This record gives sequence, C-alpha cells and structure tokens, in this order.
Amino acid sequence: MLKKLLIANRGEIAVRVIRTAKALGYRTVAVYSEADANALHVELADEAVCIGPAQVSASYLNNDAILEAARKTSADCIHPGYGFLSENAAFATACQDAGLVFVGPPAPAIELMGSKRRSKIAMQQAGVPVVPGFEGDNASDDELIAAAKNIGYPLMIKASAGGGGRGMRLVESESELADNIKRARSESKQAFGDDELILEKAVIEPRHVEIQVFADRHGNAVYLGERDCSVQRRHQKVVEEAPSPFVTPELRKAMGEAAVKAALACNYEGAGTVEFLVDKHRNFYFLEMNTRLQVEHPVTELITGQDLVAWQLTVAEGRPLPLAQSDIRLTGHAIEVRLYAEDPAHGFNPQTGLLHAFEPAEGEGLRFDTGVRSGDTITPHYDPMLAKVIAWGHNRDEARRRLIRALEDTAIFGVTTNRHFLSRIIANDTFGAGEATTAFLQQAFSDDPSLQPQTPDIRQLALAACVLDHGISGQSAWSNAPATMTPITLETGDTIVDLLVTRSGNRLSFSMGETRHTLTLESQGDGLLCIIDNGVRQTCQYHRQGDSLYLQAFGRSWSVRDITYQPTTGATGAGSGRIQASMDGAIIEVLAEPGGSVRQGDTLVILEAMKMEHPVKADRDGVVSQVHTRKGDQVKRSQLLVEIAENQTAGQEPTQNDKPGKEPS
Ligand code: MV4
Repeated sequence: MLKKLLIANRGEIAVRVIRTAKALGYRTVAVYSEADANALHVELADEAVCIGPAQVSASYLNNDAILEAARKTSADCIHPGYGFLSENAAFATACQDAGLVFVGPPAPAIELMGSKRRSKIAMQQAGVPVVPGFEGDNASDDELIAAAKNIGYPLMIKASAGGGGRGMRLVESESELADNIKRARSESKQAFGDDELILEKAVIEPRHVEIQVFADRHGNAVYLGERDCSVQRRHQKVVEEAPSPFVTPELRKAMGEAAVKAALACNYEGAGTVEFLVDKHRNFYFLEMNTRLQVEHPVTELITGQDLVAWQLTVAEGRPLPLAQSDIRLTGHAIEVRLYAEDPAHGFNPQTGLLHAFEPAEGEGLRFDTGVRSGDTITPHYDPMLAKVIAWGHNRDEARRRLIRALEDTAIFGVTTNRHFLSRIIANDTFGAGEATTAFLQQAFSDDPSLQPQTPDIRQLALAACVLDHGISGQSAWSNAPATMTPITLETGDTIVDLLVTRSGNRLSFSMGETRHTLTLESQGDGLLCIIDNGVRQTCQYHRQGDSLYLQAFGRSWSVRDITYQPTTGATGAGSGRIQASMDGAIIEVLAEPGGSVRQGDTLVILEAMKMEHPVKADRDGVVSQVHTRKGDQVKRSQLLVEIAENQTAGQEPTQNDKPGKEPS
C-alpha cells in the first residue's frame, strides 16, 4: 500500500495533486526552492523539504536533492506534475532504482515518445495515422533534400528531439529547403543537443485536438474524450476546451480508438495525451504523445466527472482502471484559460512583483486551479501563470458566459495580467462559432484592443478620483453643504493627468481639460465603490496600496498613482498654482484678489486650524485667476482655495462652471 506521496513540483499543479492525495488519505511531502519557502504548495503539504536555490536547475530539476527529500521523509511514491522532471526517463528510472513508485508511465514509454522520429515510426506500425513525411535515421542534408521531392510543399522540418513547436520550420518551396535544413540543424543542436531532423507535409490551418488516455498494467486502456487546444500563441496554449466544437461523435470514436492503440503499442501506464492535428476535412494525424498529466486536464475532469489525479494514483498502486470505456460519458462543456501575470499590450512581457490581492470570483460551474494567494510575490524564476480559470456549462455558450464573468469579477490587484485578452477571446464571434484554428490569434485577433496599450478614460479616472477623495468624504452626507473643489493629480502608465473634482453632496463632477464626467456616489467601503453613472448603478472593485490605487470595473482593470502632494520639480521650483488647504479648518482672512499679481511665497489666505493661524502661500509667481473661498468658510484638507495663472492670459483660461459656495444643483 502506498502511503506517502512526494510532489516534485510547485505552483498550481503541486497544489492540485496535494488536494487529491490528501483526500485519498495519503501523507504529502512538498519540495521547494529557497524562493518558494512561503508558497501555497508548501503550506498545504504535511511536510516540506527545501531542495535548493531559486534557479530550477538547482532545485526543481535537481534529481538528487528530490530523491534525498523522499528518503528523508520516507515517501514511497513521487508525482512529477508537468514540466520539470515529468518527462525525464532517467528520473523515472532513478525513482524506481531508489525503491520509489514514479506516478507516471514506464521509462521506456517516456523515452520512445521523446523522439519524434521513433515515436512516429512506432505509431505508424501500430496503425495510428501520421502526417506523411520522412523519418530516416539521422538523415543527412542530401537524404532530406531527396526525400522532400516525394513529400511536396509546403512542408515542415522538425527536430526529432523537439516538441511543442521548438525546432520546427515551415518551408514553402524547394528553393528555401537547403538553407532551412541547415538552420534547423544548428538550432536543434543548440536547443536539444541533438540535430536529428524529420520532414512532414504541412497541414494548413490545422486544429490541435488531443485525446486523454489512461492505461493500467493489466492491459486496459481507455480514452476520456478530447480537448481542443487550437487557440495558441507562439505554441503556448491560451484556451483549452472539451469537447472540441469541431469533433463529431464519429471522429471522437476514431481518434479515441487510435489514441488507445498508441498507448497499448508502447506498453503505456497511467495518464497520457495523444496530440493530433486535424485538417479542415477532419482528417487527423498523430503529432506526439505527452507522457504526463497535462496543464489542461481539468476540462476533461469537468466533462467526465472523474478525478484524473486519483486515477493516476490508482494505476500507480497497480490497481485496474476505475472505469471501462463504455462507462465513460461526456456531459456538458468545459473551457479553461491560462491567467498569466503578463502584459499583452507590451509583447506579453512577464510581470513580476507583489500580488496585493487575488480573490477568485465565485459562481456555479467555476473552478480555479491556482498556486498563489494575496500577498505572494510573482518572481522572475518561474512561469508567471497565476491560475487556470475553468468554467463548466450545460452547453458551450453557458461555459463561455460563466468564464467571462469569472475573469471579469476576479479581483487581481498589483500585477498586470492577460485577463482582458482572455475574456475578449472567449467573447469573440469566431471563437464563439467554434471556428478558431491554430491561426486564429494571428489572423483574426492581432488588432484586438486588448493587445494595445490603453490609457484610462475620464470615467475610469473619475472612479479613481472618487476613491482618492482627499479627505473630503466626511461631508458627503450633507446634501446642502457648499460645493468643494479638489484638484487631484494622477499618474497612470507614463502620463500625468490633472483632474478637478467638484463635489456637492454625493454628486461628483470631474473635469480633465475640456472633458467632464459626472457620477453619483452611492456607497464606498471594503474595496467596493458603488456609483450611478448616467442613471446606471454599478459597482467597482478597488484596492489602495500606499499612493497606488488599483481598480476594476466594466470588465477592465486599471491603476493610478496619486501624486497630488508630490512636490513639482520645475526648473524654477515653482508649483502648480493650484493652492489647496493644507488641513481641515476655517478661513479667517482672504488676501488674494482675482486679477492681482502675486510672488511665490506671498500669503494668499489665512487658515485657522487647531487653534493656530496658518498662512497659505503662493507656490509660484503669477496672477490670481480664481479665488474659491471666502472669509468664514469651513474648508477640508486639500480643498482648492486659490488658483494662480502664469501670466496676463489669466482671464482667458476656461471659466469654471461650478463656483465655490454655490448651492448644489
Ligand atoms: C505541424 C503543423 C502543420 N503541419 N505539423 C506546432 C507544435 C508542434 N507540436 C506541432 N506543430 C505543428 N505541426 C505539420 N506537419 C502545424 C503546427 C502548428 C501548430 C500545431 C498545434 C497547435 C498550434 C500550432 C501552431 C502553429 C503550427
């Protein structure tokens, strides 16, 4: 009986495996790098062992340290997750040699599938359809060039040791062939230490459809439907779903049976994925077999109702598969997206830093697989995936709707993410019609606004200003209080905007140059701002962190920095000319007069606060353009008192509609 599972991984997949292992009664051991000492997977495991410094080569890829951790904790089995050592045949063998059960297929199956050339030959022999091509053993350039004549164009050159699109080249015509072979060889040597190449006819605008298979050591093998992973960006999967909107019941059966043949042909055991390309005529071709549990396994779990990690542990214990093929039913539809800390508007640059808040949305049919929580730091050492967001629905549109809501309502403050890019894809009509192929993102989505840098509009800035408020919120309850004006300076992206907030009761008017926007504030507190905008009541989520303010509403996220009180550093040391009350108090004297010339340092107004008189001084030379206060006024901290214009053009400045002291309209 197996009792104690070591998880040789980190992040969401380690958390995912620990969850099922604990539920089945296993003790769990986490391993972690120095950078992950406070990670969620470490917290959730019964025991945890540090296996080295942050770099993966020194920790999560360090076979010896992991095996030593297993020995120290008396673990009897190891789950490798995905990535890292999960498809390393030498590691699987080393586990076995150390008397540990490797929760994965036998080493020879891993090894066979690690070679495109050998796996393709084996699959062809087993009767699995493969893309027509050439699979000569260490073929020379001349042999490849000769073979290409029988294949035709366009064709693909692939590195035998490659996978996931690495070392792959598309060749359109014979004239480009020799040069591309040379390049592919040197790239492949560089990337994989092996320069064996194969050739394949290119399948045009294919779909990527993969079959989940499971096999046990008693000769049973089944398929659990397919996943469509056609929506990819540079060979990184972005969206995965099950079932595929393109796969008919007949095609599913044919591909499923081919995938089972593939598993049986290599004496497979455990979870595996057989990847196929499917062309527009629904011909399918074996691409490769992934000998691990895949990132996107949850969509299969949601439509089959099965726990694939539980199946893996069952098979690892030597027991037969839980279900026969005829017992496996597919119900409803599931879609997964990979939520990343990355910036789609700047080349999908990975983002690092403090994740101030991460609060997954709640709702029927939603699942979040995540390895992070609020307060974690996203470091540059590992993949910056924050979570897999998965929605199940009775039908595809229900799953889409639920997923869009989940993306929009999840609170993520602190790092830029691809969430808007993801929700735009799910909402897209081509995707909605089930017509997305592997060319979709490049062909139909490259101009999407979610890929362009966006500057917040006045409504978004108004919401920010509404939250920042500068201490005048206390008067919002008085419906007949005089209007106050507060200048707020915000930095957003690399722009600085000056907003003037005129408040009367709970009505706030915002002006930014000539642009105006008015909101009614309903309530604010606990990270939620409720407003009425143009008669529509809605809620905005926000998070304040120092002078940074993060917001999300209308399906968008934005952030600003409040720099109102930052000293302006002009060459003359002059200020903005917008003179504000430095604290709450009463105006006991107004010295400034509209049109009057002032020098920097001149006293404009005298404010009495805490039983002391405070002169309020000009922060630059100029002409008084507006006086917004009168003797005897009670003023709030940061309320605008006097404006100083630079020179004689003061009178030509845009006039303010809202005069201070006016009754609220
Ligand atoms: C192909 C192909 C067209 N024809 N092979 C890319 C990843 C690697 N696993 C296989 N890939 C492809 N192989 C032939 N003969 C097109 C791709 C391909 C692709 C495949 C799946 C998902 C996305 C893709 C994006 C570009 C190219």
